[in-house]
Amino acid sequence: MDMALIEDLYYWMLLGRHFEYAAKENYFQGNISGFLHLDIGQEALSVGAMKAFEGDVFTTYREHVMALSRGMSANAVMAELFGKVDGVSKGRGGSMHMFSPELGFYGGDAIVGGHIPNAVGCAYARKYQDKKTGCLVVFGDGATNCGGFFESINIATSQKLPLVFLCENNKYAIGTKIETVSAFSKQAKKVEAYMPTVEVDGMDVLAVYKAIKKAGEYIKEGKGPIFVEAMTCRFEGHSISDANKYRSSQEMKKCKELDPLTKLKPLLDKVFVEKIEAKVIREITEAVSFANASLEPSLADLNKYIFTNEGLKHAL
Ligand SMILES: Cc1ncc(C[n+]2csc(CCOP(=O)(O)OP(=O)(O)O)c2C)c(N)n1
Ligand SMILES: [Mg+2]
Repeated sequence: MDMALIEDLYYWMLLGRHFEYAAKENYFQGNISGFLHLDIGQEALSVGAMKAFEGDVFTTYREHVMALSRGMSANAVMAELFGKVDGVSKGRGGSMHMFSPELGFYGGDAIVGGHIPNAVGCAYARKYQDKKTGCLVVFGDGATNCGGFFESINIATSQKLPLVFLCENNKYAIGTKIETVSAFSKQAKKVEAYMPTVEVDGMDVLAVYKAIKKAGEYIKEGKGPIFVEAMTCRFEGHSISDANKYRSSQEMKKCKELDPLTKLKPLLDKVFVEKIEAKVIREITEAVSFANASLEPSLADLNKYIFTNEGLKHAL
């Protein structure tokens, strides 16, 4: 067992968990406004995938923990939630727009499924540039009902693009049960005719890490895309404004029994856990202070960063 890896994954999941607790608290204190989609419960998927994948990443609106694991500082991600100038998107985007071309992290996207064709475009570019690492696109089960998803799997397959499709199947699209809107409850069924598919326990960080590592190796071989379906469970409502009334207490109890942090903890040394918990609390406290102290964007800068080629410098 690679203890260094297990410790690292645990640290990032714990950081993510406490980041989200702080985000929730600050939302209700009025320090954060707009949308807020918490990743509590789904950290194994976010951390496992980000730590395993080497290429460019496109993801959904539930992306704080992915942004952190990818290398954005907790200070800058929290400041973005607060809408402050030191945020990763200079306070202009908020929760759904953590974006860093330098880190190969192209959002955060508010449009369900809207980022999937973008990832196809990126994978096309990477193939053209002979950049083997390719791209990873993460999306919810609900996004697999979008037209753009089907067009994307078709183009990615026909062009043999280096693209990992990672579906976070938490069985709900906001409060809509998957069975009521999707032809299949396992989304891989929609993809099997196009590319290899793999199912993984999305509540097991090591399983996700290994599956995405393998998928990353697969796309480097130039054989085209691959689809990974991670079965997961979110502990909160879809967003901060969703009271989660559509799931029974029994269902929530079962879901929380799968807590990825609880699963990993017994493998770790007690002293390490205590040390890491203290470190995480320090870092999150510091992130909230940083975000509080950072300034609001100035009115004079209102038209700045609207049209820019700055990001492209890193992407090309
Ligand atoms: C094109 C588009 N249609 C509808 C919405 C509203 N919407 C936001 S999230 C969501 C459900 C998406 O499914 P999934 O990713 O499985 O949801 P989650 O698991 O995050 O609740 C919908 C319909 C949107 N943001 N964009
Ligand atoms: Mg879902």
